[in-house]
Amino acid sequence: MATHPAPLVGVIMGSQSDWETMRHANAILTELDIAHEVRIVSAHRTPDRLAEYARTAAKRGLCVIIAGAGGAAHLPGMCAAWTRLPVLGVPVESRALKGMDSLLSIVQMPGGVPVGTLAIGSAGAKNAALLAASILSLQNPDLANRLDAWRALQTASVANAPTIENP
Ligand code: RP5
Repeated sequence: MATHPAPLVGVIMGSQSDWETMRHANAILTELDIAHEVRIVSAHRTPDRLAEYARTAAKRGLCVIIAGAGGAAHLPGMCAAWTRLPVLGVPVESRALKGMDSLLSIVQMPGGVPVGTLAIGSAGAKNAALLAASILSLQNPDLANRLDAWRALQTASVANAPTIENP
């Protein structure tokens, strides 16, 4: 039976509805072959699950937590309150306020409890995974090479001039 490596990155989100955004973090972590786990953990609906998850994360071998939430997005901040691991917060675009509520909830942490806040939506989720890869690369030369290759491919994929359909 194949054994899975212990996860280094935990991707958590407040609701199933956040998956549409957070799947972009999952995709990058998979592409870079970074062992990770994905869980629904809500600061409001499952507060005990959050406390348990964050308090045991470092002991379980996680190195970085990516936390996505929308609206009154307390998940990344409360997670950071329970763990010394770096927590990267992804503001999910909310229906009512387009994610400005999520962004401000996540970014405005009090001094002493940091959350690294990314952009609203899928770009933020993608960049959270790339930032997690950068952090892990400091101690992992193989991953550093994979990340360099990923970045080189991205650079090579950018055209010199735009395609113009109706010149
Ligand atoms: C937050 O409330 C979640 O992170 C989600 O973005 C938002 C809405 O959740 P649902 O009502 O769609 O479950 O806790």
